[in-house]
Amino acid sequence: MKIKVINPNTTTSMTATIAAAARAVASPGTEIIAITSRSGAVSIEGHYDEAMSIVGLVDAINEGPVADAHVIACFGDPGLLAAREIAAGPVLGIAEAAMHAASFVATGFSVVTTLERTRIIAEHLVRNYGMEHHCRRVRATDIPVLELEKPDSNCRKLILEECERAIVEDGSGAIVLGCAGMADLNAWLEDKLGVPVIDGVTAAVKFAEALVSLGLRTSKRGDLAYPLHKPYKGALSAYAPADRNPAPTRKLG
Ligand code: 2AL
Repeated sequence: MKIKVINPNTTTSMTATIAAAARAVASPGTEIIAITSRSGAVSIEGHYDEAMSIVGLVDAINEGPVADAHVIACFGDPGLLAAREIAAGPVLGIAEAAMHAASFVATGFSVVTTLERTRIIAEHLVRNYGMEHHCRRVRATDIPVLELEKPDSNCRKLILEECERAIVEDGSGAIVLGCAGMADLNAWLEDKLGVPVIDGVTAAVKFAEALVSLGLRTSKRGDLAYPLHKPYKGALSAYAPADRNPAPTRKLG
């Protein structure tokens, strides 16, 4: 099967980290197609960056080889439901995937993310995903996303210390890494901490494989049906949805 793993920020070195993590866990029959968004912010660290990333995400889904499933490799899961509307197969966000994985292996987890403002966004996600019973706390490290790309930064130390505080102070049994740029850290952290450390890129790839193997596709009934056909104006006129929804063949109920 083919899984497109899309980095919705425009930093290719981060895509390389994400692709390596994805390929390390992919099954032998799985091809990982790693894509860097061609428009938008170099790092996604707020609501505006997220909103602006969605056009590049849509391009990455629509262009190039058709994939059986898509992974949105940014912890804010930007454009997740819009992506589910336009894709036929499953679409997984790394935050949603990581939180679900953590809930399977611990009764409580903490998220360790980058900036304070993205900590607040991750708290919104916890509530949106109904994870309040599982997530004990979301913690920021005050690391800007692109610092994670610098080999000589002290990011590893800061993240390790925050994870240690999460285990001791929150009583958490697992850690969720709150940025795709941390996809190369989970094995190292797990070794130091002795608890499960979940990177959403790898969790999402394995969930995507499982869903495709089960023959599950995104429901096209209700709000995840293909977008309604209508004109779009201005700079987004090329994004006007085509007429893709089949006419109903049988009325239910
Ligand atoms: C992210 C991420 O995963 N990639 C990015 O550019 N921003 N999210 C985050 N919470 O830092």
